[in-house]
Amino acid sequence: MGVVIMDGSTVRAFVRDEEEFNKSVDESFAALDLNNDGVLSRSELRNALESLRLLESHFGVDVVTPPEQLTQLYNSIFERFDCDGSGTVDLQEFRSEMKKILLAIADGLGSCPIQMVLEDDDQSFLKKAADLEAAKLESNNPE
Ligand SMILES: [Ca+2]
Repeated sequence: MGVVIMDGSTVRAFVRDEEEFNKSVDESFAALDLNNDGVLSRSELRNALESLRLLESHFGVDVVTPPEQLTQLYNSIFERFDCDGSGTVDLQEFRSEMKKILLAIADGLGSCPIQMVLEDDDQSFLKKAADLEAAKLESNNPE
């Protein structure tokens, strides 16, 4: 477990690093595509959102959302991802939506750094953004 400090620029740098970003997004897409058919179904995306706990907690504070409201929320998120209305989310749709979400988080953070406590095995995008920044700082100051 470690504490990282990040602000909007940490997240933006991660999104701009296309190679690193696509690699991370592709990895999560593959992990979410439970039946390996190359697209995410409504329930696969819902599993993903539930595992991210984005909706159930705000900055570590648990909030209780009524189930019917959650379903509505998950449906509207699915429809945002599914740009062409095909009923499934493909890799391109997933990449472009994750990019928008992370940039929105970056805007939300702005230049006001927050402290985040991350588990070592945390595979979240924010953890990857922090790791990437740390790796770059290290290669700039090699000691
Ligand atoms: Ca699938």
